[in-house]
Amino acid sequence: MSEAKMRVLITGGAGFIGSHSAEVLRARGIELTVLDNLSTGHLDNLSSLGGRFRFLEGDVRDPEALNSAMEGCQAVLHLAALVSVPESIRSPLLAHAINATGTLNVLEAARAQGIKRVVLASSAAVYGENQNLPLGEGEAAQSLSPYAAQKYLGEVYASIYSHLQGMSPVCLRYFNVFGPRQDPASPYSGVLSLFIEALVQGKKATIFGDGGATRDFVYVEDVALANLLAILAPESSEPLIFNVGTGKRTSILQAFEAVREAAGVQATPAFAPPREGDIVHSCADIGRARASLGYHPRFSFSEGITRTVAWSQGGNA
Ligand code: UD2
Repeated sequence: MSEAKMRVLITGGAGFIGSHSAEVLRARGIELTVLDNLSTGHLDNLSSLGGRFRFLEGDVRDPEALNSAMEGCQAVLHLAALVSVPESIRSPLLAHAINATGTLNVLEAARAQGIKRVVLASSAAVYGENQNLPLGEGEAAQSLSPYAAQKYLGEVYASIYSHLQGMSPVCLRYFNVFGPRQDPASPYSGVLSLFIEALVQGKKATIFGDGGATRDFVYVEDVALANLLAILAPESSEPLIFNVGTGKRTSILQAFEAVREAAGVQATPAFAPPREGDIVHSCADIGRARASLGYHPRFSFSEGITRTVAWSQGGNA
């Protein structure tokens, strides 16, 4: 699909990944419509766009809001979600309404408007405890939480809309995304935003377990780039599923050291027992995204950390 004169709807566009994606798309001359209920997103996150987008305050549980938001759009980037695993366990029906029914609402509104390309935010959570690393997209899904089940269901619906409705959805399985604007306020925030917040404020960061667990941390601007590539990818009769990570593993202890160094502080972590339900290792095989989308992560882990710490210390995002 050509980006010239293109308009894309970003659901959740005022959030962490959404606002970075909006910047990347806008820089390519793509017109934007943002639908966000501002429950966790903030319009401030979009301040660098200087108002050059259409904004609708609304919710993916509301089909009418989706219909009007999609007017004039040729593609949808669907990021709006209730992203917390623990919250999905506490409130499975609410999480289902937002994550599963909300995604079905998006696909249905796109079908009604003749929009073929819908990019869905999925998650590495769909792999559950599968430890066949690096994880390829063909690996078995293993949903261990309502959140994972809802993200997986979104992929299943994408496949159904591809086969029955001739749509061309793309599902992106994000690994551990980090970067500026990730909100450290919740105790369930990503480990890097918690470490950065703690060290920048002179507080103690806690490592659960011995710090040997590893994750595939991917910088948010690389995720935004993957979103752009997925929007522009040629139509396919098969639903497309791609991992979005880096293919590299970083231990939690290494992550702590990197944050400590970037923040320029002397600090030691506190250690606490491993968190119940945590997987030990996670890492993406990004070969398929490289080959089919031309996705090549541009930011090393340490570069991403430097930028995120600078933002947390009051710099620009
Ligand atoms: C991420 C997602 C989760 C789900 C899962 C799928 C986040 C916040 N969570 O969980 O929603 O998609 O991936 O696999 O993106 N840790 C510490 N100290 C802290 C916080 C965490 O040591 O203060 C450890 C934690 O025990 C784990 C690692 O850091 O070993 C990563 O934790 P996380 O919550 O950032 O992410 P993860 O991969 O467990």
